[in-house]
Amino acid sequence: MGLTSGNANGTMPTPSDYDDTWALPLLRDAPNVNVLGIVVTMGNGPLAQEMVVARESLDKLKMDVPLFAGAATWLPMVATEDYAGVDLSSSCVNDGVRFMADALGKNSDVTILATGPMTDVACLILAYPDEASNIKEIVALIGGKPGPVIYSGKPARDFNYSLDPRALSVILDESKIPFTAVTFEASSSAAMPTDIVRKLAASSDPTEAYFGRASQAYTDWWESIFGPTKPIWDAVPVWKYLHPEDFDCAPARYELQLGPPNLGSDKTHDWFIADPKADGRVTACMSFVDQAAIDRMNDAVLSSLGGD
Ligand SMILES: [Ca+2]
Repeated sequence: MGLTSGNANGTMPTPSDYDDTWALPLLRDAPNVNVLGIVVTMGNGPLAQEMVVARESLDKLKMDVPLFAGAATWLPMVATEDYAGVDLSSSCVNDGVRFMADALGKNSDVTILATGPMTDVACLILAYPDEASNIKEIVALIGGKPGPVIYSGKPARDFNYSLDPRALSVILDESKIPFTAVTFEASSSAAMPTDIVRKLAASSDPTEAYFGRASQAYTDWWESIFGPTKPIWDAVPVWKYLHPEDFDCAPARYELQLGPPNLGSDKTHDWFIADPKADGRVTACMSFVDQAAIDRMNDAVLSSLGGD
């Protein structure tokens, strides 16, 4: 958040979305939640710059949570080997993946809230399969119903999938970890008016003013493409974790169209289809139960941004 350029891991000149950081104080304010750590993955921006703004945001929120650098780039499209045929998959490991493996070795009942590209979660599975098998559940912002990804009548994309398609395949096809997809349909239904950002920027509360100012560049870009409403996408899987009763979820099957990272949604896709015959290991949450549930979440996001 707060990056005025460098979207899509630095491959676009446009600003970076701020939704990850707006979701953080929901966790800070939730009772009975112990945040073991935060791993930053490339995506909204390049990793090094994302780390700077993640540190700033945690300080503004007075969140004393361990912060780790995760993946600086996506996984290769296929597993890579050296000249002798030795599998180099585990060379994806970084500080964030080591932290997750260590935490899973010391704790049970660990849920991973995956609100970016799935790169580091996939790397954990590739490099530390025993520790990864200890994950209670992965709750991810990813996937959608079959068909094109559209927001406000304009083509959009499943950002978290498109930035690393193979990573989701590793999680779904190469592990048995319980997986919940909070889909585009659910997350895009929870839009807020974009003028809230200007109101926050003008607030006398310094924390609100920080979040408003830091979110303005992306808001201006978003409004020019999609108009005057925008979802705080990453708050939705966090809210699903905190308030499962607010969502309609069902056992699902999935269909992945793999391909190179960072293509439009007409080239790769990750579809989730509710299926009563599915074994229940994969769940899709494709809507909130009602508008009141959406309002509760958005109200909680805004009140959690208030500081002093
Ligand atoms: Ca995100």
